[in-house]
Amino acid sequence: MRSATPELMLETSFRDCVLAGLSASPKSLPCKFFYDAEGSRLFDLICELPEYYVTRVELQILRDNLADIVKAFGNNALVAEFGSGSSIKTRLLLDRHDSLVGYVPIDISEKHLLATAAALRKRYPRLPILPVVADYTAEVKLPELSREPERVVVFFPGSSIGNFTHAESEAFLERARRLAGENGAVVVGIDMQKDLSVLLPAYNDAAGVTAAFNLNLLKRINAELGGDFDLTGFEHRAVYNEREGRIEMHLNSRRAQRAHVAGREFAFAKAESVITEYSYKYTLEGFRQTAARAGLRMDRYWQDPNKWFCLAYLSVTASC
Ligand code: AVI
Repeated sequence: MRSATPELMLETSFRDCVLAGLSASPKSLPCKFFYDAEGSRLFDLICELPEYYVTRVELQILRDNLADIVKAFGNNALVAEFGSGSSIKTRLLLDRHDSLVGYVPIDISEKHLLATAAALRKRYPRLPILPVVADYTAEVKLPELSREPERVVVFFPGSSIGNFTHAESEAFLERARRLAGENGAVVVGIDMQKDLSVLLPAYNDAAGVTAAFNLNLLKRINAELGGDFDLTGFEHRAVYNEREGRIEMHLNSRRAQRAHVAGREFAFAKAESVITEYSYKYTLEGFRQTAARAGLRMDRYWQDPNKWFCLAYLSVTASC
């Protein structure tokens, strides 16, 4: 029962979101739909690309500061991870943390989540692993535990918060704060503003994996919503919007053309762009302010020597 609901909702909203996005001006498609099986496979490849520093640098920050980070999580904590995927980063923490009351991986993809939970149970037989299938862009409830935690730490690595607009990030952090509750904390990975010589290649890799990842969204629409997009008619484009402090991914129409989705027709002018993703890059001060508006105080943070990425530790300040 629990599993059917979010996936069903996702299906309904995929169609609705695509139709709404293609009807808007400028046209857009929501990036949360990148991650079907092929999209997830391509994203895993992106994380291995030499140009895509994000995953590598965050892992390095975790490795270099593990003892300190584990200490900051505190004793008898429950760790809830949003968008847990295969929980690779969390394994580093779980390997070192011996007083956790439980680990709650939260993910929309039930199949992936349950497989990960089974693998984690084998690796940590004494730690309660309590997976929750949920869309973390909505309110999430924690499962009951046999041992009461002293605190809840919400963990959101990977800088996926960058894929939200500032208003969405604030709303997300508020929900995370409510989940963490009094005395709790939110630990979040954020990607920092940096030189364009580093930023642009990360989203325009030489092997064209990011382009394939972007175009896969049209492939998914064709497969799941009866679309007839000609994939050769669109090209991947990633640019940095200096004023907004974000990478923008677009699919640009190579020519004037029409496409059909779920029985509706959409016209694309030559060079017209469909926005598929924002990836916000923060300054420490900018993120501190976003967190503060959500009732969270940035008590500390860990960074790599280049200051390309940041793992921020946010304490709950506002009452829940
Ligand atoms: C998931 N997210 C943090 C990635 C990012 O960097 O914004 C998604 C991505 N898009 C293109 N490459 C990676």
